[in-house]
Amino acid sequence: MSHDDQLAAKGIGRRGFINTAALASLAGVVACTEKPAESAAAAPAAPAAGGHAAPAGVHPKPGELDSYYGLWSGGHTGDVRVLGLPSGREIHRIPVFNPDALVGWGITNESKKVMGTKANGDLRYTVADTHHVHASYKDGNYDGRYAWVNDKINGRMARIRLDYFVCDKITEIPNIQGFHGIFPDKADPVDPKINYTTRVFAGAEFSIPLPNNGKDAGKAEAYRSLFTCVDAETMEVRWQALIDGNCDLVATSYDGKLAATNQYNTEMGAVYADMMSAERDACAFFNIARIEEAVKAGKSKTYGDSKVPVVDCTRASNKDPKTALVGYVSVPKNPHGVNASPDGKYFICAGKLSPTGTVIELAKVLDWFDGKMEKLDDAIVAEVELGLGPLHTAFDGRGNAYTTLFLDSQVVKWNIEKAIAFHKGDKNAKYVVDRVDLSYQPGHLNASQSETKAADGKWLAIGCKFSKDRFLPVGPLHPENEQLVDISGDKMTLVADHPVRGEPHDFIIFKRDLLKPKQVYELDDFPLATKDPAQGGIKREGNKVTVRLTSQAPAFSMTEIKLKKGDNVTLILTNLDKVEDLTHGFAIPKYNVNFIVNPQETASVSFVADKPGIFWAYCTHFCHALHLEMRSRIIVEG
Ligand code: K7E
Ligand code: CUA
Ligand code: CA
Repeated sequence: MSHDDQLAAKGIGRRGFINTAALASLAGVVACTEKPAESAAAAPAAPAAGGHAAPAGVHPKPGELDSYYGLWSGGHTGDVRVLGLPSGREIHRIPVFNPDALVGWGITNESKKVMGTKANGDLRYTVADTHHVHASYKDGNYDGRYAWVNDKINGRMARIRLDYFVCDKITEIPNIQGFHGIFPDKADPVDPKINYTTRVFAGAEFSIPLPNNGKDAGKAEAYRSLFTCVDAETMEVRWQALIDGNCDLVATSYDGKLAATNQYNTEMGAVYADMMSAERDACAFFNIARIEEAVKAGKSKTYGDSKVPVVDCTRASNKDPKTALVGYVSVPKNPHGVNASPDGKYFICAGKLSPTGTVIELAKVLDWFDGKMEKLDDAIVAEVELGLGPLHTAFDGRGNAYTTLFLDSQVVKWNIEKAIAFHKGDKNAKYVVDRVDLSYQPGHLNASQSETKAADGKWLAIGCKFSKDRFLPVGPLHPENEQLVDISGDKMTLVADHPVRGEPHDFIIFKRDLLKPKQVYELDDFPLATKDPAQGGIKREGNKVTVRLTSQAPAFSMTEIKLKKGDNVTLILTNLDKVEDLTHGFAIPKYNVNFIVNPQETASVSFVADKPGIFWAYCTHFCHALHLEMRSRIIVEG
C-alpha cells in the first residue's frame, strides 16, 4: 500500500493528514514517522479536511462517548439541559417547570401532578426561570441520586432524579420572592455518619412585606428576605431564617456545619441606586446545627398561612457569637457568586462592583462561633484585585481559582495561597497566574468536578452572556456562547465555542461514571400500568370513561376507541416494549394531546370528548418501519 492508499483506507484525505500531522507534532504528541497512518489515527481530534485545528479529545469521533456529563440550567425556558463534555453536544433537555411538547410534560396527568395544578386542573404556572443546578453529594462527591434547580419567578425548587433524568418533585417555597441561590448540603452538621446530602438551601433575592398581603407595600422596613432549608428527600420546607439584607448565591461547607449566602443589598434598598450605596455588603454564614436546635426548641414564628417555622437571623438578635445562629462577614460592594474551594477550606466571594475576590477561611468562621475569635471579619484571609466585574469562581483542585470578569470579558486564573500571602503583606507574591479573553461577557463558569473534593482541573466551561459575532446570524435573538477552556496546563487554552439556546446561567460538570442511568422503566413503578394487553379496554361508568391502552411496535392494543360526546375520558397508555430506545408517542388531533411513553412507562391524559367525529390518534415518535401505520381510530359519536 502506498502512503496515500493507507490514508484513504483510514478515511483520511491527504490534506486532512497534513493538518493532523502538523497538529500532532506541534503538540509534541506524535512525530510524523514511518507509520503515518497510525500516527494520524492516533490523534483523536483529527480534523476534517480543511477544518480548524482542535486539540485532542474535544470532538469525539462518531460513536465515541464524552467523558463528562454537564447539567445546565435552561434559564427562562424552565428546563435543565444535559450536555456531553468536552464536546458540548446537547444530549437531552429535562422539562421541569414549563410544559414541553416533546415528552408531553404539562399534558400528562403524571407531569401535571408534579408541576402543580389549579382547582380546575389547569397548570398553576407555565413560566419559570432556572439559574442554578446542583447535585446531591456523598463523601464530598456527586452520588448520582438527585439534582435540584431553582425557579426564580415563582419561588419554586425542583428535584430531578438522575437515574431517569426526570423531574419528580416541585416545592413552592412560602414567604419569599426571587428564589435565586440554591445549594445542597454535603454532610450533616452533627451526625458524621450522614456524609451525604439531606438538605437543600435556598436564598431569596427580593424582599417582600411579611405576610405579603398588600397591606405594607409602602413600609420600607416591612420588606424582608428569608433563607430557606428544604428536606432533600421529602422536599418539604424544614425551616426558614429571617435575615437582614437579601440572599444571592448559596454555598455549603464540606463538613455540613456552614451554609452561606452572599448579599448585595445589605442596604435593603428598593431601587438600584440605594442597593449600591454601601461600600461593603456581606456574606451571611448560617450555623446549621444551632438553627435546627432553635427550631426544635420552638424559638420560631410563622407568617400568614405558612406553617414553616421561621427563626430570627437578624444582626440585632445574634450579637453574641457563642449563641449566634448567623454571622455576617463584610464583603466589598455588591458581591456576586460565593463558591466553596474543593479542599474544604475557603468560600470565595466575587466582588462584581468591586474588582476583588474575597477569600473567607471557614475554620476561622467556626472559631468566631466558638468564641475564639473576636471579629468575624478576621476570617477574611485575602481580598485581592482580580479585574473588572468578578462574578463566579471555579477550581482546579491544584490550589487555583478561576474567576469570570464580566466587564473585562476574561477569566482570571489565580492562586489562592499566593493571594493569601499577598494579602498578608508579601507584595512579591504573584497570585495572578493567567488570563484568557472570552467572547463575550462571561457570567457563570465551572470546571470539571470543581464543586467536589474530586476537582480534576481538566476542563473549564464559561457561560458567556453575549455571543455577538461568534455564530451565523439568526435574526435579532442571539444564542449564548458556552466557551470551553483546557485548564490542564499552566496556561489556559480556549478550545471551543458552543452556541446554546437562551439562557443558561449555572451548570455543573462531572465524570460520566458517577451516573448509572436506567434506560428502561420498571412496569411496577406505575400503579396505572396495564401489564397485559388483554387487561386493556374501555370501562364506562356513566360518562366517566377509562381507556387502558398498550403499545408494542408497531401497534396500539386497540385499533378503535369508541366514545360518546361529553364523555370524561382518562386514557392510560402503557408501553410494553422493553427494548432500549423504543419510545412511542400518542397524539389525538384537535384534542391538543401529545405525549410519549418510554419503554415500560405508563402515562395518562384526561380530556372531555366534546368534539364529535373521527380522530386518528397516531404514534408521533419514530419506532418501527411501520411507524406511520401505528394508529388508533377514536370515534366520538355525536
Ligand atoms: Cu446568572 Cu447565578 Cu442567577 Cu451569576 S446568576 S451570572
Ligand atoms: Cu410507535 Cu412510532
Ligand atoms: Ca449593596
